[in-house]
Amino acid sequence: MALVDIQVPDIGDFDEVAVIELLVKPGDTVKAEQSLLTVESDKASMEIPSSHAGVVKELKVKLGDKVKQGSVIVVLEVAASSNPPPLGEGRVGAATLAPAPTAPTAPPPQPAPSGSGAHAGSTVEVRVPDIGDFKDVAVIELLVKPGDAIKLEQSLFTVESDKASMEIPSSVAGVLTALKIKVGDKVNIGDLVALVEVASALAPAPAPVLAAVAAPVAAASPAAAPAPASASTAAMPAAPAHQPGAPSPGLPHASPSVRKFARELGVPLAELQGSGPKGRITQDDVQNFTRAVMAGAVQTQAQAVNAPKAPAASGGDGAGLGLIPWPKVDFAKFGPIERREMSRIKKISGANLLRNAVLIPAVTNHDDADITGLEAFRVATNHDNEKSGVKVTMLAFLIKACVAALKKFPEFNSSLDGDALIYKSYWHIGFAADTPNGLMVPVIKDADKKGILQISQEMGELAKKAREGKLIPAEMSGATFTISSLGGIGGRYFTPIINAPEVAILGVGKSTMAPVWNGKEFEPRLMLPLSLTWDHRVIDGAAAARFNAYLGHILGDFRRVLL
Ligand code: CAO
Repeated sequence: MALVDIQVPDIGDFDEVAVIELLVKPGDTVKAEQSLLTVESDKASMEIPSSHAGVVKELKVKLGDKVKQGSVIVVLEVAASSNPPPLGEGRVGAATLAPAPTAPTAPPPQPAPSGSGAHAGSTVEVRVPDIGDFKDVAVIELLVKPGDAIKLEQSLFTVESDKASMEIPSSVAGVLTALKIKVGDKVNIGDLVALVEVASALAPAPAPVLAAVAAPVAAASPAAAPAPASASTAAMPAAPAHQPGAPSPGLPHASPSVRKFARELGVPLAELQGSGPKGRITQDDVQNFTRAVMAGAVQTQAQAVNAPKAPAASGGDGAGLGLIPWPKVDFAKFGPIERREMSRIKKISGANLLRNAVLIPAVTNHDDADITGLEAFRVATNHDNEKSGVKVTMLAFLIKACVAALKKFPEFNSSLDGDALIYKSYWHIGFAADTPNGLMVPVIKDADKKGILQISQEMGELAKKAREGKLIPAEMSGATFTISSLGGIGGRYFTPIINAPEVAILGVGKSTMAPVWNGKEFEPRLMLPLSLTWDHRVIDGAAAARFNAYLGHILGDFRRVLL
């Protein structure tokens, strides 16, 4: 047995970095290359691996300490046979004994991108810079979209390996004209990722910044790291808007290994409140969340992590679900089978739908709205607007009608926060879109300020992006109420699941002609089936019935929206 000082290896261009997470404790047995702690600079976080296998005898650092290359972080007791022999004494420095697996030397300065030095107005190709030893790293989040004005060094997208994540910055300033990657793509050094129309006469080479940001061990700014629930591929959950380059308190802050752990458990990181420094989400937080969900004790992560035992309107410490295990069946015994992995979106939305279905005491009210007049108006509007290329569907009218109803019944536009309600003075309406990869919920922002034609146009654009997998988090975030319309497909009533933290959702079926009694006789009227699901902790049955009746009233004569 020998004692080995494990030191911080070469971590590229970083000088002093803060220890933000300890991943081992004295007495732990660690494998060579196992991560010991996480350090963080303002742009990146990275896990520092052990160069030896052994048992942790002593931790030489604590949270908040600053370390740099050569700092001793852990004293490890190693078996002499399984590790390189000690140099002289029984205790050696280990920084150079084995290269840290995730820490190759800092990359050379990034070569100027093709076209850097181009004149204003010309298009420059932005490529993946030297990202060290990483190969085939997955794109997990797009941070910009075509049309965006990009600053030099602004983060364009996030990539992630199993040990680290990093934001890839733009090597030029200008306007992004095309993104050549999508979430889920695997990229390597030199791959074309974007086209940027340069803004300045000469686009400077970004070498120093790239060296720092793309230091091979570095993870992206954790504040920008997406959570399963809020990544650009997230479905039902609303993702917080991303401010590239600027840490935002609203975004999940976690190391790559914690994010991986959360992904494996299907935990939506965006809903956790980290207990670590600067709100960083730790492995314990993820475990606590899972336990709280299993016990039926959470509605929001804040309650699960910080006060899991304090009953609140939005949570309460349930007695546990006490469910029997999921049936395990060897289907092959009964006939031929094929196993196919579910899409990432399905996995993410599944976890969120399950939570929302289990934790929200939801009730659905079914109703019909007479849209005979409105449908005639819609058809006439489309006829008048034939040349504009914008098609108006019933959904656009429903969005506008719902805004009017939400204004009249503000608790439908609220969210639970512990024992309080947050009333929002903005009306952002999400709409469920069916895509080849699964359900997505783009959001029409400020629907109260937009007309039917503008809403129709935006809906068309967002639905197209959803189907092409091009939605960015900001386009799926911030909804205050959601509409799920199956009217274009068929069927009448259903029970949509509330998209937490919203408190209600409207399901819309296919309209049909039906005989309606007008007091004297049956009249053929076009009736639209509505299914309103609401959270009974926030909304009472009478309010829900009034909401539906008011909605029907408006759809019956849309001029009432103006009143
Ligand atoms: N009743 C009768 N017809 C309707 C209707 C309704 N309620 N709603 C739409 N239609 C008609 C439209 O007028 C259109 O008719 P034409 O082709 O003759 O013009 C046709 O159905 C198709 O409409 P659409 O689906 O293209 O447009 P939309 O605005 O109604 O919906 C979108 C857009 C993106 C919401 C839709 O395409 C979609 O993805 N729907 C599925 C949503 C979903 O999966 N919900 C379930 C979530 S829970 O798993």
